[in-house]
Amino acid sequence: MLSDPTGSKADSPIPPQRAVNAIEAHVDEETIVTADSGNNRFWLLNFLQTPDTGTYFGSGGVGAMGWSVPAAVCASLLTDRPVVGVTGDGGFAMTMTSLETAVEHRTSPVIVVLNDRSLGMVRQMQSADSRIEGVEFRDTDFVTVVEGLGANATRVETERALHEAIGDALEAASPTVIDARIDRDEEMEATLQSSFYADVGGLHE
Ligand SMILES: Cc1ncc(C[n+]2csc(CCOP(=O)(O)OP(=O)(O)O)c2C)c(N)n1
Ligand SMILES: [Mg+2]
Repeated sequence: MLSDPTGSKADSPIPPQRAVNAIEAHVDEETIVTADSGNNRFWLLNFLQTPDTGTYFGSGGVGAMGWSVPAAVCASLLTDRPVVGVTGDGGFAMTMTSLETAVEHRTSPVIVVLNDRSLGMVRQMQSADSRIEGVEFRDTDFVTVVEGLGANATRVETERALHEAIGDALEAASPTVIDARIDRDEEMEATLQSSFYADVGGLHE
C-alpha cells in the first residue's frame, strides 16, 4: 500500500484509499485485477501494489467505461486464477449483465463496485468550475439487480466489512458483486502522485 492520507477519517463511508487497501490484502501473485474508467481506476493506480507483473489489466489509453466487469468474467472463464474486477457504479451499470455469462458457465469472478453514487470523476472535475451537470443518478439497488441475474451480492459500508466480503467472495462458487459505499467527497485528483498528468495537461479518460 502506498501512503494513505485518510488516517483520521471515519470508517463509513469508506475512504476509497482504504477500499483499495482491503482489495490489496487479497491480491497475491496469482490474482488478476481488472480496472474500469474513472476515479475507481485512479484510486487503484495510486494505491494498489500488485505483487507480480502481468496481473493488472485496464481499458488502455481511451479508458472506456464498462470494460472491467466483462474483462473480469473473461479472465475467470479463461484461467483458473482468482479474479477481482474493480469498477465504478456508472461503469458497472453499463455492462453488469455480463455477469449472466459467469453464472451460466459456473465461474466466479469477484466484482468490487467503488460506489460513489455518481459519475465521480466528471463530477469532481465539474465542481472545480462550479458547474455540475448530468453526473448524478438514482442510487440503484445493485444487490437486488445482481441477485436477479443469479449471482451473489452484498453491500458493505466499512473497510473491514469489505475485506471480509472479498475473502468470502473468493471462496464462493458463483460470481459475487460487492457494493462498497465509498466517500464521494474524497478528491481523487488532489491525491495524484505523478507529475505525468501535469505534463500532458490534465487527466484523460
Ligand atoms: C464509454 C465511456 N463513456 C464516457 C467516458 C468518460 N468518463 C470517464 S470517467 C467517467 C465517470 C465514471 O463514473 P463511474 O463509473 O461511476 O466511476 P467513478 O469516477 O465514479 O469512480 C466518464 C463519464 C468514458 N471513459 N467511457
Ligand atoms: Mg461513480
